[in-house]
Amino acid sequence: ILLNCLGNDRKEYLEETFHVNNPNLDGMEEDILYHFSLGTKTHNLPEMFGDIKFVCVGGSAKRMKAFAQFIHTELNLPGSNDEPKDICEATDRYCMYKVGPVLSMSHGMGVPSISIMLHELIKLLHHAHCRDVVLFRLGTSGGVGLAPGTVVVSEKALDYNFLPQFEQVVLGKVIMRSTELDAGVSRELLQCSKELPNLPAVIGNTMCTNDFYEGQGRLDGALCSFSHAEKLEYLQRAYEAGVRNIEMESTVFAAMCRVCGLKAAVVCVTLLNRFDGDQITSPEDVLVEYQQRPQVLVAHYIKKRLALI
Ligand code: R2B
Ligand code: URA
Repeated sequence: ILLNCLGNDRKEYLEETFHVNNPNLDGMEEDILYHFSLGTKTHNLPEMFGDIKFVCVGGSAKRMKAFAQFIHTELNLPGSNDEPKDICEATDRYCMYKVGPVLSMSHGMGVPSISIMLHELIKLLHHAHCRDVVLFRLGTSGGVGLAPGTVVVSEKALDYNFLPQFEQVVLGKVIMRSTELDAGVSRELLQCSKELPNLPAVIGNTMCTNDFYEGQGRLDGALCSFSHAEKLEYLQRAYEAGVRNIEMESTVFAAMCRVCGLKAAVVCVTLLNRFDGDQITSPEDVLVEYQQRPQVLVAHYIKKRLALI
């Protein structure tokens, strides 16, 4: 399949197999993954990471450590999961835990943060000669017309105009990349949700923004340049475009995985219904349980794929 790069005369090709999309990498004697504190000369990446099949990423370092501990128990792996080792402990930009065939990593908040992390993660998978890897973003989001606590498995990641594209500025020009996600993985995840108690889930579009406040139509930021009625009108248009939740990383995640031929899914729980308000008012214990839902769902998927259930 040919993916058109608007505004750029180079073309990117999607193939079935995973590949980095940069011929310059072949000519490099060493590749330093600066934000991970890893490198091709200092670390044996194939030995450290060659068996990875599932990569789970999420914004918060604490949550991705908890996921590493959870998946260790779920996969019945030997050894203790009390203090998993942070492979990126030499830097505090991101955290990284490896649990059998699963990599659990944090990506911080917003497109620039996850984008840096994805460049280095995809190169890591390439240098480690990984094959048949599926990536998941496990996140939080604001719901659009859904009860809080609903998990949204993204069909497409949409931009602020409800279009399935990611704009990247390269050498001063805008390049558009498609943000479609793997339909097969999404369908399987929805099926998994039906096999689990207390896991309300839907497939819907996810809108990605560059800001939590004005960028998501919130009235409660330090700045607000629109009325309550204008906010509701925007959310209504989003709903009509199939948007069921709003977060801040899905478009670049979908686009970069797609260009590199990596299967990817976005699984985010909604913390509130944005038609009802802007502030996140649920008690801490409720929010913690909500945030476990994407983890429980993806762990179930991984166990099924590994034929453990
Ligand atoms: C969801 O939650 C964060 C903002 O609170 C952001 O990283 C996102 O996508
Ligand atoms: N994360 C977001 O980006 N928006 C929300 O409303 C909640 C979590």
